[in-house]
Amino acid sequence: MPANRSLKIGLVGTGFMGRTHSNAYQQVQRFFPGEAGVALAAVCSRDGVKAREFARQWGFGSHETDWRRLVEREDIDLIDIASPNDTHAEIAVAAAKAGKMIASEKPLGRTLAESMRMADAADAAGVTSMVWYNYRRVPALALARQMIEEGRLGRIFHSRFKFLQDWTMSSELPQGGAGTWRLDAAVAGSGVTGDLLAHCIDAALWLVGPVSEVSGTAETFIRERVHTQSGKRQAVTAEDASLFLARFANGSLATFEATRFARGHKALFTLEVNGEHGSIAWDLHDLHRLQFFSHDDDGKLRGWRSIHVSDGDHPYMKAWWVPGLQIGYEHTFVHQVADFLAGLRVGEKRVPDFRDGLAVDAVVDAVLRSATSRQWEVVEDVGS
Ligand code: 4PW
Repeated sequence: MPANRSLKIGLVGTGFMGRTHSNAYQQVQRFFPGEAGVALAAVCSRDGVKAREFARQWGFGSHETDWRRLVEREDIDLIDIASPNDTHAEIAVAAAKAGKMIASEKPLGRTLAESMRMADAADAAGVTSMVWYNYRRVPALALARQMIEEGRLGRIFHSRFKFLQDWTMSSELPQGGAGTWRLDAAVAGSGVTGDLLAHCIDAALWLVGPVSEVSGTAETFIRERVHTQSGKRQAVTAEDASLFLARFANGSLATFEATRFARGHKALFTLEVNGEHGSIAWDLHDLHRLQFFSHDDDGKLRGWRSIHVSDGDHPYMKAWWVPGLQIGYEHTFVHQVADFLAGLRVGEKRVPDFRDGLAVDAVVDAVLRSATSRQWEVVEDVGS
């Protein structure tokens, strides 16, 4: 694609993620004008009324009701998959064959085999891909990564990751259909492991390095729910909670926990990394703060410091307001698009691609295998 023309987007899906992506495409042009532009060519939903209304609300030039039509269209450069997980592989493979760039929500596929098909299809077609691991683009986490790369933590020994929610605790909540497809493993592939732990795993691979083996356990607390379409009670196949221990290739150890049954928590993503010289800690509910402890500080002043990541020197912050003012969740998606466009301009990979998504899914797969086998399981080498 020539560097000076707009990237034409065809978006599949008009739900929560369709909205976050559309907002990012709109905002990136206003706040990161140095990067090539974006043109919202078309949005696709099976429901034509919804598609038309979404196109009007978010500024798409047209709408479709069949994603195949989107893939065939000559005026689209990138197919963005923000529809439920059971659609990802088929759309991605068709988009790759049509020579389109592809962006996909996480996890890539419902199974490791589906994720491999997606990554292989993108490689075989030589098309650029991206997976939406947006939390890497929280300025405080981007700073954490810089600090680790600069060696400020030294050798890493421990890390711990949690993603806690409570939205599925009512036994009255149905499964299947809009909003609750995440409870149906036939659609989602897995429960919290692919949905929430995937974010923790991506952060771990990015901050600490490759995971070699895992020991996990999972639980489904409410075993039957009414299915939205059939109206009948059916077994719940997706896990409500998933925990695991990990050993990393660099010799460090970690704990991971994700659940939708932590009463009082809506989206509490937290992480901590402990190294030889220092530690960092971060919390999504206070996302602009990075806690940092440096053992190199003068002994009498040594202690945890709370860095307010809102200065012009901090990643991404120059593009926004004046130092001290905060940004939030939606900006992480804007940053991901800005980085993607910057990468396209200079011909470099700047965002997680399908190979990175596949590496996360290989850990997800090992965790689910371990939860069943009750044994330590080796993470498959997927060549990422
Ligand atoms: O991807 C995740 C979602 O499925 C998100 O980051 C948070 O948890 C918000 O919704 C769910």
